[in-house]
Amino acid sequence: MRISEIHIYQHDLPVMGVPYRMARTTVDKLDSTIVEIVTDTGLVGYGETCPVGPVYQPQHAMGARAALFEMAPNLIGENPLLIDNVRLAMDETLNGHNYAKAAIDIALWDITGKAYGARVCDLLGGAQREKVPSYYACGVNTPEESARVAFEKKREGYTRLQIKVGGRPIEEDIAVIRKVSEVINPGVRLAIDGNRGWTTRDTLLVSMACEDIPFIMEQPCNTYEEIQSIRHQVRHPIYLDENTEDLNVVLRAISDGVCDGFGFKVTRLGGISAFRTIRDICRVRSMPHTCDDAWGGDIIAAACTHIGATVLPSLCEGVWIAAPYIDGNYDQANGINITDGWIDVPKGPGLGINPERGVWGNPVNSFV
Ligand code: 0XW
Ligand code: MG
Repeated sequence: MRISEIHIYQHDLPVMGVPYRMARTTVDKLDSTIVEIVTDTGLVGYGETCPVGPVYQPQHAMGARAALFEMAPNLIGENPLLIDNVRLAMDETLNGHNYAKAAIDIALWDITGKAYGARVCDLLGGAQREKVPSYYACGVNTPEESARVAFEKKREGYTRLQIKVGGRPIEEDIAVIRKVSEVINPGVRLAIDGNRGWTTRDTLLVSMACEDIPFIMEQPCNTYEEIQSIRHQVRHPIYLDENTEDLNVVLRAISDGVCDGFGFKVTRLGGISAFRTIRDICRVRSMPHTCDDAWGGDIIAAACTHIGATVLPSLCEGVWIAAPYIDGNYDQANGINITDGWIDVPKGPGLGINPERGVWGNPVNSFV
């Protein structure tokens, strides 16, 4: 089997409802890039990468497409089933750019599953369950609105909630944490996500002020070193998210004991292949983690869901997908959606989704 064509699409994903506010950036529309890989046998695989705006991390939509344009010609003729070899071919063409390479990697797993008649989760060793828990992320908001949304999501069936904080006086963050914890406890686990927005001082003050409230602190400060410097003073478990740029940082964080878990993003790590390695390391070291991505439609959602299905339930902190903030699916029949806070693992081979023909318009570039 050989890669015979690679088509790259651009697709806007407007945020439904209010803009999505985090400590350092607010977004109201995301720019997604979809990769369609066609093989000489007629099998087609899909991948996607969709940074949550150009500020959240050192990744942006135009950069993803430029990286893919750079690599694609070198991939024509490769065997898509030899996923590691294709990764080497990408690395020989372009250094770094995990978030773009991830889109190719995801498409290769989709093709491989379709070639062998197996779901991606089964290629990854097998699903631990056929439904995975999602979690809802509330943007930075007032105490009243955050509590209203939190209560609504608890009632819908979510078992975990993430509240975004930062980018304002910490007194407002503390008020939100208190108000939300009043409406969700007991029964819903709480993550407070600073998205790199707090100083070490802020983090310590918030942890002291909320010592009586159980939650995990996700990426409170900007750098690994800042978090490491206060790690043993903070009174709450700490998860790293944005700092986990690659496997090396994850290995360092676990060996340093700098955190108690992670918020992972499949494209930031480089795709399903890289996530599988990190999943296994976290299993060995009993490190809970999420299976997320920055943003994206059904393709990214399916990739996160398949990975999440293979994580031990005791370590799975949920599969975040952008579906609640997006209007519609790429695959109307088998799209990835959240029902009562849970996501059904797709049944079909590969990613298990079949995007509607023409859903993204014409390719912005094609390579044959
Ligand atoms: C909630 N997420 C997984 C989605 C947004 O991209 C931000 C991210 C996070 O946890 O930071
Ligand atoms: Mg996070």
